[in-house]
Amino acid sequence: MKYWNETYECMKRSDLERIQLERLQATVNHVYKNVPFYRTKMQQAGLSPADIRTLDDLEKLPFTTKQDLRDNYPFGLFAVPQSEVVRIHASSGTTGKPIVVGYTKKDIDAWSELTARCLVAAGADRNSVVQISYGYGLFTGGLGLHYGVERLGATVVPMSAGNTKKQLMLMKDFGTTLLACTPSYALYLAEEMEHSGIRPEDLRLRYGIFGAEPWTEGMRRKIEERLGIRATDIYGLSEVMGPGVSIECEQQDGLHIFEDHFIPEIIDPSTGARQDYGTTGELVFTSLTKEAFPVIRYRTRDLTNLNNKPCACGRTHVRMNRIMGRSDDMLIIRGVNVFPTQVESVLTRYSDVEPQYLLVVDRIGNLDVLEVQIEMSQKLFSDEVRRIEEVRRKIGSDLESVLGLGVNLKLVEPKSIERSQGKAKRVIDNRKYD
Ligand code: DLL
Repeated sequence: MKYWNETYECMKRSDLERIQLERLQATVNHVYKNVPFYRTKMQQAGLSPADIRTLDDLEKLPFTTKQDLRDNYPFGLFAVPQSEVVRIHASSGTTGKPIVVGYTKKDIDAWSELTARCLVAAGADRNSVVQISYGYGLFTGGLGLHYGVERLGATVVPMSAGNTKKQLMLMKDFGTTLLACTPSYALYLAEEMEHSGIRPEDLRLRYGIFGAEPWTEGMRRKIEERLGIRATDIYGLSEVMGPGVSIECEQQDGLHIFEDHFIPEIIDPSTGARQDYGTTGELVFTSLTKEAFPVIRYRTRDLTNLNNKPCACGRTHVRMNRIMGRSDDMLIIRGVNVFPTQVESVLTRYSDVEPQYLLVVDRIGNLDVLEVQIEMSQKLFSDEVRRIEEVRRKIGSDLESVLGLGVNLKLVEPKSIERSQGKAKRVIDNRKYD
């Protein structure tokens, strides 16, 4: 099975753009009529729905930010009466009230269609046994993919996150063929497998669909080797829908954004100016089919770039590169921008260390200091001190050249960094609590 919906996934660009314009106009009409927040913002910008005549006119519309969503907590941006809303999800956020989103029956239907497309792109078909180890509940990961598996007609094992030993037992006993979880949890499962003497050959596992947090090409290779699978990157966010906004194909060279449902843009985060293909900036989405919670030019804070070159897989939808990080996760240390994924891209080149790491930032006097903790492999840990020091120096100088910053690299004991069952925490920034 190559595609779930070839008609839409491989549609001629001119046809796709015609559908996009129709759907964009309908969405703008819908929010203008039903959401006071959007109507007021358009009026303030001197716009009415009739001003959206071409796809380029999208650029005239004001952005929507995470703060706008917070200000309208909980249901202020819903565009349908509550009686039409069949499901609520919420994203946890770090502080304060969550961001709340809603779905009509038709929204759930569209979401199921898109996650079914993702599963097929990742290698699934009707015979697959899909173990969902994303959390179920307010988080969109578990239920979002769950409905896609049912739509596809494969078998879903709604395991949710955690309970690692049982995950492995069921994976073996049920013959799971596809695992869905965060990349960090996939790695943890691989570790526990090795620990309990389960080899990839003992399982039927062939594919993984991993996302909800940034990860690197190096991490993909590690996970693929250790689990003996093909690992596919899946992207999404609650505000726009949940998992299934975009997915990698077998080319593993960027994630196709389902453009019959969303229009992506890249903007310069400081000026808001639209950027060309290939230029890195903030990803912005406009939904085209959502009823309960449409979004107009929503600023995701995720940083990436878009690629409109044709793809060998046959899909015609543009690709986004893997997310390098959120602007919120970017550390500024002595004026230098640092993303945790940069550290990951360096350490995954070495077999002497595990892909388990933590960045700790402190302010000592007036100076910001970055400590990077990386776990040694069991083998390195039992090696001579001299050899450990040699590896430390080598990785340290590699890190400094990639980050452009002096770091205090600490090689720590195997298994000493906390494992994650959901989104991994890679940064402790002690400066914020000064
Ligand atoms: O994480 C939805 C999701 C669930 C996606 C399962 C994929 C798989 P939120 O909790 O709202 O929703 O978090 C969304 O997570 O803005 C990105 O910063 C980050 N993120 C999601 N997928 C990826 C990915 C879900 N593949 C936020 N790579 C987004 C990097 C990702 N970051």
